[in-house]
Amino acid sequence: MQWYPGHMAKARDLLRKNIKLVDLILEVIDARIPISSSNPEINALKGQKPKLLILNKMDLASPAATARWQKWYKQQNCETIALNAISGQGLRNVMAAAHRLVQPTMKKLRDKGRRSRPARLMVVGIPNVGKSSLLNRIVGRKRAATGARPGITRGKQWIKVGGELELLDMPGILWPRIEDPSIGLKLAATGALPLESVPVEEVAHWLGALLVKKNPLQLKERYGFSSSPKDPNQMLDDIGIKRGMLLPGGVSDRDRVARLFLREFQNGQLGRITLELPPEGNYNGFCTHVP
Ligand SMILES: Nc1nc2c(ncn2[C@@H]2O[C@H](COP(=O)(O)OP(=O)(O)OP(=O)(O)O)[C@@H](O)[C@H]2O)c(=O)[nH]1
Ligand SMILES: [Mg+2]
Repeated sequence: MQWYPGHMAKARDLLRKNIKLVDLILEVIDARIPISSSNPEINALKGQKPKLLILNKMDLASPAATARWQKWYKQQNCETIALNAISGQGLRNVMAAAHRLVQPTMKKLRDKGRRSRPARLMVVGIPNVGKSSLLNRIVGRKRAATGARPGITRGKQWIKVGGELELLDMPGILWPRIEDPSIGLKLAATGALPLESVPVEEVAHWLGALLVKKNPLQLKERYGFSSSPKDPNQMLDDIGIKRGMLLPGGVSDRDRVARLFLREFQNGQLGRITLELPPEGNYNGFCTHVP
C-alpha cells in the first residue's frame, strides 16, 4: 500500500530535529494493533531517550488482549500504559510514569548545577492514534486540534503544563514503506490511513473475513442477521440489504457498504476488537529498555 504524502517527510524531519530537545518520548499506539501502529523509525531515532508506550483507544480494544499485550511488553522491559484519551481513563498512570521517567534526567541537570527547567515531553505516533487528544487531556483543555481523520496536526506545537512540563504535539508520522500488506490493511481498517487513499472494498473484505472468523456473534447482533455470517462477501451484501444501501436493480452498493462497515468498526460499534495479538517470543527492535 502506497501512502506517503509530502507532509510526512516534513514530519520526519521535525521528529529528527526535535527528538534531541526532549527528556521523554510518549509514543502513542493503537491498542487494537500495537505492533502495526508503532513506528519503527521512532526507535531508530530516539537514541538513549526514555520512551513510554501508550496503548491508546483501550475502549475500542479487547480488554483481555490489551492485558496480554501489556504483559508481553513488560517481559521485554518496555513500559506501557493503557489509555482512553477521550474519557481520561489511564491518564493518571501516564502522568505518574512520565514524572518518574524524567527524574533521572532532571536530576542530572540539577547535579550539573543547571537552572531547573520544565521537563520536555514529545508526543509521537502514526496518524490518528490520539496524540492531540492525549495532549489536550494532559493540559486539561482543548489546545490541540483533533479529528476523526488522519493528518489533523500539521506543524509542531509546544504547550506548557504548569511550571513543570512542556509538551510537544507532533504530526502523525508514518514510515515510508509498509512492506507487509497485512500491516497496511490493519492501518486502513483502524483509520490511520485516510479512506480516500485506500481500496475500501478490499479493506472491508479483509476485515469482514477476519471478523466472520473471530467475532461472528458480534456481527450477527450488530446487523440483525438471523444466523452467524460465514462468508465476508455475502455478509457485506447482506449489510447492504439490511441498511437499504442498494444500487438500481436491487444489488448492494459495495462501496457504500464498505465505508459503513469500516466506519462502524472504527467507532467501536462492532464491539471491542483487537486485530493482532503478541507474537511468540521476543520482538527485537520495538522496545528499547528504559535506562
Ligand atoms: N474511542 C476513542 N477514540 C479516540 C481516543 N483517542 C482519540 N480518539 C479519536 O481518534 C481520532 C484522532 O484523534 P487525534 O487526537 O486527532 O489523533 P492524532 O494522533 O493527533 O492525529 P493526527 O494529528 O491526525 O496525526 C479523533 O476522532 C479522536 O476523538 C480513545 O482513546 N478512544
Ligand atoms: Mg494531532
